[in-house]
Amino acid sequence: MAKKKMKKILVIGSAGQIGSELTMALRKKYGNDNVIATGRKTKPSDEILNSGPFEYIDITKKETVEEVIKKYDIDTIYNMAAILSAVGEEKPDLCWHVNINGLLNILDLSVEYKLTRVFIPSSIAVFGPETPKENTPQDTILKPTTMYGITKVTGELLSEYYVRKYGLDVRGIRYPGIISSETLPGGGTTDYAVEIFYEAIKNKHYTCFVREDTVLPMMYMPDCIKATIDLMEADFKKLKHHCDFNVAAMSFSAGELAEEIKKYIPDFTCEYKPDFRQEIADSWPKTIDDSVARKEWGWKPSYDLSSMTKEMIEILQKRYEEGKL
Ligand code: AKB
Repeated sequence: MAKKKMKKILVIGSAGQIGSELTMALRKKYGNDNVIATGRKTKPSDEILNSGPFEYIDITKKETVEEVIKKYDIDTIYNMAAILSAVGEEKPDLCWHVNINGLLNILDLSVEYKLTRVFIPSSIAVFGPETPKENTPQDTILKPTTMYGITKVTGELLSEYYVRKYGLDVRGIRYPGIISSETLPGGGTTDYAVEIFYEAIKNKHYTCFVREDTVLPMMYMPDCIKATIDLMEADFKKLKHHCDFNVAAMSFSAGELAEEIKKYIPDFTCEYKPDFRQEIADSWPKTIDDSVARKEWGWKPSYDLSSMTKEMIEILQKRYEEGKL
């Protein structure tokens, strides 16, 4: 009997906040040699380098991606490379180039090499000031005011076009702010919700760049990884949506997060000095309706504000005591 061919997975952006943990989760699930990690410039963690294949690629240079697809006979891509919202406002051209021209390269190569499945990351940044802020529906007004948001709406529409026109199986999630203890996020508006933990443990003080009453949707990394892999494993026939799923886990204000951290570090203090990222945060929803994701592929989060905070503090405190933070 012919041996079943193993899935070969390409993770683009393995040095990034989500990509680093996603690479390791996929290696655990599908085998180290079947998950090819990639980065553009930044070297990924030793854990990634030592546990399986790694290649340097740049999604804006199509030939660098094509080479790796051919070399490893790739059949699935997780494209986690992106310029996030805050950097996107400082460098709008770069944001469009990476998030859209890069994405087009991935979609075109996926059609050309007949890949079986592609994951694209979208974001709550697809919403804008005119979108309902509470319990934001799946299908609603998409008129973002940031370049990042504009690239995310365009990316959703482009990917959906490839599903319809070429029969390519593309799937994607509108990520909220992601909180994690392994790799720091870079260049996003929700970064304060991660930085606050590191500063609370190291310095017992944090200067937050959004107002105390700023409420945004957030998710802890284990739920983010679960959502990503669960969506990619869902039965395509059951999906009415493909590239734009709302997913929710928790929503809290910056002040509520600081209060939760104080339960573990009583002398922690937080001050608030809003900068240009406040306007971005104010244009995004406060809470998300994810009933479509729950219905179409069984999404259900495990962590809330209190269980996430407890685990973040435990992990980072231990690392601090070992002199590794
Ligand atoms: C950002 O803040 O830009 C990202 C996002 C919500 O997509 N974390």
